Amino acid sequence: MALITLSRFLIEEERHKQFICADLRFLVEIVSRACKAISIAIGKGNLAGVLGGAGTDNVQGEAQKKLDVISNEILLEANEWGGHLAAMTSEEMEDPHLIPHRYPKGEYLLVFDPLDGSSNIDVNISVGTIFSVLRCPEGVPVDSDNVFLQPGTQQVCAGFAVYGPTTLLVLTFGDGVHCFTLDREFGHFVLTQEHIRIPEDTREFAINMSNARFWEAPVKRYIDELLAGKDGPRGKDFNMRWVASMVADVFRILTRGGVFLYPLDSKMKDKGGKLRLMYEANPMAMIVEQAGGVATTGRQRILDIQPTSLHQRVPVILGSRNEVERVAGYHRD
Ligand code: P6P
Repeated sequence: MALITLSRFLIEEERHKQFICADLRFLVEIVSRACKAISIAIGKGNLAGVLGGAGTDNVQGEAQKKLDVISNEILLEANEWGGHLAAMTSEEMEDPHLIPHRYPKGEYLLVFDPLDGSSNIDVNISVGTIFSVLRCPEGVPVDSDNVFLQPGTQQVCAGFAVYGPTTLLVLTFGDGVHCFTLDREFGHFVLTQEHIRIPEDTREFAINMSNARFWEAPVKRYIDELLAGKDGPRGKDFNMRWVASMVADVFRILTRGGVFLYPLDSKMKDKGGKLRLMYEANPMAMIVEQAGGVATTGRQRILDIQPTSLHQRVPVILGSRNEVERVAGYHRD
């Protein structure tokens, strides 16, 4: 594969396809540079005193890590001057961040989880950044949450970075899923996988088993059958992986298949689930569907959900088509 940098890929996509325009290309370039800066900050760890708690809680009531706050600031500062955004919102902020009056506004909305899986930061396990791009609807005041409350089918771009042994950037504009690897010597992302496809079948599942006693019957049935292995109704053995960083679990599924489940359980039922719709479930659902997989709550397609609040939580079951459809079938039963 000839060396195609992210910049060249975006320019050629803009030239040949209707999926991307100059402002959206610029937005993705800016976000990719912010991800590089986050990758560098994370890579310093204890050497730069960026590990550990920030001493504050986020809107979810979760203790923030220093790197949660640092990553959020990096993305806000990188994106507010460019003139491509009308507003942005993040897991780490209760309300949207409006573009300061001194800067021009653009037509896009950026929604992100600046550092997903940050509970893994202090134990040196892969974490990431997840982002979603929407168009700002005409006639809706930008300073209201409502401007963001669009179903996932409205996303014009979705992506995530994985800060692991390599720093990766996974992107879709609705025309397939592509992966770029950060070349740390040159400082640019290089195209390393194009039109990624998730295998329709798998023998690998990802779920937090410690929640088993809280699961609903369809999920309990599904997982019990996997655990029964070749002597059980599935007639084959399965393996389990749970990183507790969605970006790492989803990238593994993009690479070799699998099914990821954070289902509705009685522990989180009153909150609607564990994962957040706008900046975790929706971008990952667009990416998984674009790679030939399926993403559902168990009862409905994630991308069809009409959001009712910015930090809304939903159940998430996504990955290899035939497995996810089986789980959804059990919910129908
Ligand atoms: P648990 C990380 O906090 C996250 O939002 C996802 O990245 C991850 O899949 C999940 O929560 C992990 O949840 O309950 O296993 O800690």
